[in-house]
Amino acid sequence: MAMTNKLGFPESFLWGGALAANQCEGAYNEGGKGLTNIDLCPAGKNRFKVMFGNVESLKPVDGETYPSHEAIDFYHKFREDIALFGEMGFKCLRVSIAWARIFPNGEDETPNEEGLKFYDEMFDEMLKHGIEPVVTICHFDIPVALMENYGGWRSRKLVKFYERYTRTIFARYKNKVKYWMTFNEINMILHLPFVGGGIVFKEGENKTQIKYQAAHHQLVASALATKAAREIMPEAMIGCMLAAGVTYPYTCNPDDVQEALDKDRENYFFIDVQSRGEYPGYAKRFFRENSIDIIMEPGDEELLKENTVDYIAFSYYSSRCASTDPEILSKMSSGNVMATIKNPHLKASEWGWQIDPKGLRITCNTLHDRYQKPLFIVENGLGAVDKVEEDGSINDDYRIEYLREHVKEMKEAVLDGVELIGYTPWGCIDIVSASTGEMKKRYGFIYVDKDNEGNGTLERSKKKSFHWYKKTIATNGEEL
Ligand code: BGP
Repeated sequence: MAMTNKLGFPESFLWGGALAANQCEGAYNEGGKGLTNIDLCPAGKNRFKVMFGNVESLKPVDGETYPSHEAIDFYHKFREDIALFGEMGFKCLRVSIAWARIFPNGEDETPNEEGLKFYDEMFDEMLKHGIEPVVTICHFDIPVALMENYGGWRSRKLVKFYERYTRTIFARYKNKVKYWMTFNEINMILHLPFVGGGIVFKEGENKTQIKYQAAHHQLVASALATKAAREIMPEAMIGCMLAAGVTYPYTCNPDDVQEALDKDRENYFFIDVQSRGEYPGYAKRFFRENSIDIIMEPGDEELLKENTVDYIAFSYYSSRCASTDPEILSKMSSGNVMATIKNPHLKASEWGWQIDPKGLRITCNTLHDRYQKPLFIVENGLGAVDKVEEDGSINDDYRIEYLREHVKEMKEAVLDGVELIGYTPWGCIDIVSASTGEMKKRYGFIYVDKDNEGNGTLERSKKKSFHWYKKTIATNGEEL
């Protein structure tokens, strides 16, 4: 094979940005859309309670505000926003389809034409600007009707409904969308089962058993979607999607090293199944030793084996540390959902997410070594508070710094031999934060005038990072 002289990102590299329907679209009850789990996650102090599944009613509660209901109104403003992405030179845009726009109750007889038409128009708009759509099939939002009727992904029934949903959207968009991902951050079902699986626990239930059974249902559903995609659109690329981030042993004590490996394997488990096609030995051991009994149907194992993914997509925000020493374990950094021990070598964001560009290179290499498949970094970025100056400018040098250092390490990974398809920084326009529900935790290159209380004109304006990213894309990552 001829060696290429060109070092750095391939010419076809997909620079872009990433969004999720529930965090940007708003219009939560327009166009025939059904209610979803995320539409029940309020802003403010009760958010975490609900996200962890402590809910009394599957209806919005009076007196609470729900950030997903309006979000940044991308539903009505997507043309304006996509034009701005086009101006930055985006090669791709990662969005998600809201299941409840297509099947408002998740299992309706016929799909909702208004919902299908909405995404047709959105994809057409992207293609008009030379932007390749990259689509997450399920980014956390699960129709509430499926939670009411079946208890969310704890039920095997959802596999069939999801399969029908995927067959519907594949048939409809097969000429517009090539890159698909079956579930956003599939491992999140272990950490936030209400968000990742639409699961509400009853008193005294064995949560671990339920979570892993639900994970099995999603893994089977993901394999069925992959199978359907191969039938309906043989040229498509189907990916899994992992909330990644390497775990370092806090010390060189072998106990810490084993602990770090175990922690990472909690996450790799999902990708081992989706990419290698079978439950790994360490997972079987964990199930055995924790009396977890995964109920499989005949044919499940073959299905998983025969329908592995084409590429590995992942989000990367920070790294974590592991230890078995109780004293070290007391040094926790907040880190919201995935709390971790503070790493003395790293700084952290205002929300306690530890900033570790080199960890991205390590993560890329680890995933490449492990799966030998193309990788797609579909989320990365810095959530920060932005200040609008008197003249309207927003000088987000901290964001530029964060992204620059991560892109440098991506380049190192490419030099290491990692096959990288693309890079879509998270929240390329300011959107609702998933974990906090806030607007003030911003990631965008484009500012949206809206505050935590919901006030603002929703007007869009370019931040300093907009111009930086435009140049980064134009030079294919050579000028940072
Ligand atoms: C990931 C999710 C996104 C997103 C991001 C940033 O876990 O896939 O939906 O929001 O994290 O998190 P946050 O918005 O909480 O800062």
